[in-house]
Parts: sequence; structure tokens; C-alpha cells
Amino acid sequence: MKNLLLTTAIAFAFTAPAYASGSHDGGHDKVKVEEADGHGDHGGHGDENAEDAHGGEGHADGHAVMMIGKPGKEADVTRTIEVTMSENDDGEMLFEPTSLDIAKGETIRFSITNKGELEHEFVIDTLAGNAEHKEMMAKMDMEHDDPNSVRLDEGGSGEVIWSFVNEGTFEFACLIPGHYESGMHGPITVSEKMAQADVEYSTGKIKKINAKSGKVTIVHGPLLSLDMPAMTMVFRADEAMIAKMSEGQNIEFVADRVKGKLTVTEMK
Ligand SMILES: [Cu+2]
Repeated sequence: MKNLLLTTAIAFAFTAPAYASGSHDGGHDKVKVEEADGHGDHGGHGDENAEDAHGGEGHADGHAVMMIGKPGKEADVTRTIEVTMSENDDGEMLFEPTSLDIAKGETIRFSITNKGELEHEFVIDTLAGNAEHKEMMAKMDMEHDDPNSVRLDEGGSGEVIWSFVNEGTFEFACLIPGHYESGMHGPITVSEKMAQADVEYSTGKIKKINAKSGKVTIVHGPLLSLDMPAMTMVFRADEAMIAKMSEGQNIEFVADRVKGKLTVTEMK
């Protein structure tokens, strides 16, 4: 685990702007498959994809380039996203985060941890691809070993490295029978640019900070994204966020519901 954390930290430290290298395929049309340049590892790849369950999307040379993209290479990773899988006491099965926003051209390392007490999997595909796959799984729970998925025993961790070469709305899911229906799916939005610019900041003044309990009281203007009027409220904030705050400070911030609690997620 320590190793994984360290790797993740390094990956973050070297995270490059997501679309810095997007221009080399500029002339191609959207679903066009990137050709052989840079694929030095043909031999090792072919057999992994030999039994491609997503017929039609596979490529003649054995590289399964799917609508959602293609297996990514360690060296190309631009960002790591931690994903956890778990169950709760209400019988729901959960992914955290619940949705993923990705910029076209990013190669993502999904670092997946199964914090639950059941076996789970993380599969990324189109909605149709997942639906088809789910139907097959319902007939027979088979364990796949495709590069777009990882299946983990309780307490296990693993990763999927994936290059998102097409824009669109895709899906991450657990297709073990019954799990999708219990909540284990969420959207993956791949867009030309990250949706960051859409985030609306609200103004506020920090009235009180309780670092111990991770709470901060803010006298704030309207919270547009949450459809709330101006008032004084208590928000959650993590340690790093609280470290940047001081009482009496005027801030611009974004609040969102994190695990049901209003939390300061961005501040400037
Ligand atoms: Cu599951």
C-alpha cells in the first residue's frame, strides 16, 4: 500500500497539462484509430486482446481500440484517479467518485481499491458495451481479463491504465450479477476540455474555523450550483483546505455535497 501511495504521489507530481500533446492527431476524424506510430510493443499486446468480447470495435492488428479509447502505457499517464468500491449497510454498492470527467487525450491511471466485503470489478466501456457484457455475465459469471477492466477480491487493489482518444459519454461499472442494479455504475464524460470553466465560484467571508472537526462557518452569497440563497452556513473542509483559510478572510469558493455533507471543494 505504501508503494502504491508513493507511486500515486509521483504520478501527481509529474502530471502534465492534460491536452498538451493533443495536436498530433488533429487531422484525423473522430473515431479514426491512431496508427502504428509509437506502438513499439506489438508482440506483448496481441494475446491480451485475442479474445475481444466487444466484436466490431476491435482492430485487425489485435489492438482493441474501442470507442472509449485504448489501453494506455505507463509512460503516457497524465493523471491518476483513485477509485474505491464498497457496500453500505443499506445494501447499496458504491463507486467513489460517482462520476468521472476526463479531457480527450488524457491517459488515466485508475488506481482501484476494493474496500468492500464482496468481490467487485471496474469495467469501462460504452453504455451499450456494458449492457451487452452485463447480459453475458447474467448468464454466466465469468472473470474477464481485458485491459479495460480489473476484478478485485475484498481488500484488493489494482489498476487500469487507459487512453481516452474519443470524446463522448461512457460508463464505468461493476458487471458482476446484481451489482450494477445495486448502484455500481457512473458516467465518464470525455470532453475536448475539462469542464473546470463551468464551475461557478461563490463569494463568502470566513466567520469561524474549527480545524479539529474539519468545519468552517462561512457567511456566503448565493450558491448557484446548489441553488441556495445567501446565508451563513457550516461547511466541511479537509485539512489542506482549512490550512489555507483564516477567520475574517474574504474568499471565492465552490461548495458541493461530498458524502451527503456540504463541503468546500475549491477556494481562491
Ligand atoms: Cu461489484
